[in-house]
Amino acid sequence: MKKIIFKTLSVVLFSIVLFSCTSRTPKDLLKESIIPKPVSVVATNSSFVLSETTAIYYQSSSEELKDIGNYLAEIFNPSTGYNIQVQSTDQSPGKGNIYLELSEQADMNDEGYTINITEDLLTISGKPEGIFRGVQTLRQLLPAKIEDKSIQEGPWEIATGTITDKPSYGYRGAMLDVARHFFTVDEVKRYIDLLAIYKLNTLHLHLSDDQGWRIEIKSWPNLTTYGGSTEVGGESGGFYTQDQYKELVSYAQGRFITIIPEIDMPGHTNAALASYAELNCDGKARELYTETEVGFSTLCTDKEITYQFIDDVVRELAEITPGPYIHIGGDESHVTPLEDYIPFVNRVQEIVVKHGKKVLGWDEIALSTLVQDAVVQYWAKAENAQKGVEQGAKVLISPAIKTYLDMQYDSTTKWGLHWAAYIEVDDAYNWDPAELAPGVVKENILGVESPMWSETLTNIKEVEYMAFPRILCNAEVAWTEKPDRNWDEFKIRLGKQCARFDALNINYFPSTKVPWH
Ligand code: TNX
Repeated sequence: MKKIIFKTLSVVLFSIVLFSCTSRTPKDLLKESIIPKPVSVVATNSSFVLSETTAIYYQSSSEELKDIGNYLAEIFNPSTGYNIQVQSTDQSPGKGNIYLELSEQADMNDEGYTINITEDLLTISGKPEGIFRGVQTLRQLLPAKIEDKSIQEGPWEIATGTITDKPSYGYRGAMLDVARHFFTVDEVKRYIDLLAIYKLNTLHLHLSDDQGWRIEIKSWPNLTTYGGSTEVGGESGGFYTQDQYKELVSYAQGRFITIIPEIDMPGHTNAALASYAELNCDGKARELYTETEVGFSTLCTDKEITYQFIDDVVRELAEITPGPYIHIGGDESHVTPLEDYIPFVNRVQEIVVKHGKKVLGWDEIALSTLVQDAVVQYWAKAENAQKGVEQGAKVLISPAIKTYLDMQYDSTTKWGLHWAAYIEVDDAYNWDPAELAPGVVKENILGVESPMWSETLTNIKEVEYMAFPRILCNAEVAWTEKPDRNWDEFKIRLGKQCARFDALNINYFPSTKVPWH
């Protein structure tokens, strides 16, 4: 009897040892809910385990890869409680490690990447930008609690297999209106961090409007000291010093996000018109404005000082903007006669080009003669987008009825507006950039951007509520090719994101259209 018990016990013990040494919990990579959906996933049904001894190795001594490694370790360390090391290497690392490997596959664009996961090694390969996008995929392959800031219980298993991926559109952006309400540097950094997770690569900052001027211009200091002093509702506003703006630019660069600054003109300029009397045709400074009407202000288009002003602003802005574009606004200039508007936009474009930047502007700028490489941001009028295409310009797709994140979800939404539409989560998903306007097809499209206007939004938590989850819909529309997009399948993946939203402390709209898990 004793012998039998002993025998059974040893068999049990032996199998426990055997099991824990060689066998892994099978995990199916195909069942993971990745947003935006990758191009291809092949599963091999085992798992890689992130453990205390895992290190992140990066190939050669690339500084860019080192930064990506540190970024990843900073995500993993607080929740796992490990102290994951980031090390340079010249050869493929040993078992249990993560490897960031430079590669230039022929059919990959700069943001393409491959993740190859075996039981022994997890390799992300691509160009640095692609590896960074791959890192975002990797985050989503781990349990949601990996995003937590306090120590969580493992195991940290990742399903094995191979993901090959690249974006459909090269410009996937968000816009934040920091003029109607001001958002602090830390709030903008938070938004940048969240955008990066869903592989967005551009943040357009709407830096000036009737209600406030938010970027320091050293040669015209009243713009911020006076023009930036308030915001919608009459609270005190704020502005970014050039040093703070540079800090934002570099923070975004660390997440492979380009910042595009916008100075809206000739309309939406009351804050400037209040700061400097000479910018008004009648030479009289306007009052500061803290309400939400649009279309009542204009720079004086036939005064020379106006162009000197714009030259100074664009020059100073270009100096602190490494990205290719300066956004010149151009929307809703209802009190600028068209015969003044057209030569104004023509002249401002030349100023932007003179300072070494490319022109981006709201779709009305297509009424003028566009300079080479100008981009028309389609928000309202298809015919303007078409006029842009006829002139050889690319179009940035931001239709208010699909991508405006300040539009309410439905009539019960606490914040936001609904002048263009109510946009439920499925509405934000069920559309295609290349099917909005006849004659504006994929080759004409630079990408997709989701604007967040802030008339009703006073802090980043309110911004999050309007952006999440719709920004994920727009992110997938821009990243994933149309044949691979399907709402019924997407909503399941989206529903599983809620644990991640919670771990990241994201304030989101719990739409009843989504089966939240
Ligand atoms: C239209 S979109 C505007 C903004 C407003 C927004 C509110 C665009 C180019 N102009 O000035 O803030 O609607 O949704």
